[in-house]
Amino acid sequence: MEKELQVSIDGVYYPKSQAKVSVYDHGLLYGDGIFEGIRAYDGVVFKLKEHIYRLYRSAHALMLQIPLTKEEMTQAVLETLRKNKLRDAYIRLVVTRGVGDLGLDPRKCPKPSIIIITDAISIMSSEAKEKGISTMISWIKRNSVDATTHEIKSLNYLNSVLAKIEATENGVDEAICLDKNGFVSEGVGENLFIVKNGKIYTPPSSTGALAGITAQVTVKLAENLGYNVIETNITPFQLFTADEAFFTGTAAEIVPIREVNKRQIGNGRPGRVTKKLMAAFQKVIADPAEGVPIYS
Ligand code: PXG
Repeated sequence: MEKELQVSIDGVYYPKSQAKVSVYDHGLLYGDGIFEGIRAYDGVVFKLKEHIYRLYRSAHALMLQIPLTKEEMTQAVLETLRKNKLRDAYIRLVVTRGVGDLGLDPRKCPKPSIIIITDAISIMSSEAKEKGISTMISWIKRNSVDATTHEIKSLNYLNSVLAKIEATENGVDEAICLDKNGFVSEGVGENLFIVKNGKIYTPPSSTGALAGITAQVTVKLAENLGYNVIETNITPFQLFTADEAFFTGTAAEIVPIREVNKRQIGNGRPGRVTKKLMAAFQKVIADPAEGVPIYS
């Protein structure tokens, strides 16, 4: 039998089937915790430093004291990957408030739990990448910046889960969320960009969107290709009438959007700028300098 994947919980390895947390963990009881979704390509963890920094920024916002330094956390991630002899992987790094009592007061949780899952990746279909995906704007508004905003990558993902359910129930590939003012925010786990008259636009984090690391890479690639990326509010109308639209995210990488609420985007096929960025992105992930090596 193949050896089970090992999951690290507070520095101890458990086989996948035995990796469990307490029912008193406030991550479960209240969604009180944070996470990162990270990928390793061919033995290199892509943008690991950026993900670790974002994790600690999320923790700071929650006043959650992670009991490891950033360097120790980095080493813990790399060690888990080595333990599982992985080169291409999906890494789910979770820090919960930890075990407490049934009240929501975080002071009752003396020690955060650190969970590191490294597993095989389920990649987006090549058809999605080649043809683009269908999307719909959901009735679920992105949580606003004065609520449980997705700027914090917290364990509160019901906002995205509800939008995802709606998309699935309606037979489309992915949902898009607006902010409370009606401006386009992001996908359920992806940032959104549009292209219009040779310019690239993306919503600001004031719409409650996460500052995506893939988005950050994409902006840099676009600038290297001579495009201006403008962070500004985008209306549903501007999205419907864009020349091109695409999502960015750790899981999705860059994926073209061919349809929004049955409105065809551009000519309904991945656009020229999108395709250029997708090609450039494939080069970046193959560059060992863009990440941290697992085996060195
Ligand atoms: N917005 C939200 C709300 C996200 O959760 C992104 C944008 C894209 O950010 P990055 O940094 O990945 O470019 C995310 C990312 C998962 C999973 O398993 C979720 C994300 C990433 C990877 C895996 O649900 N969310």
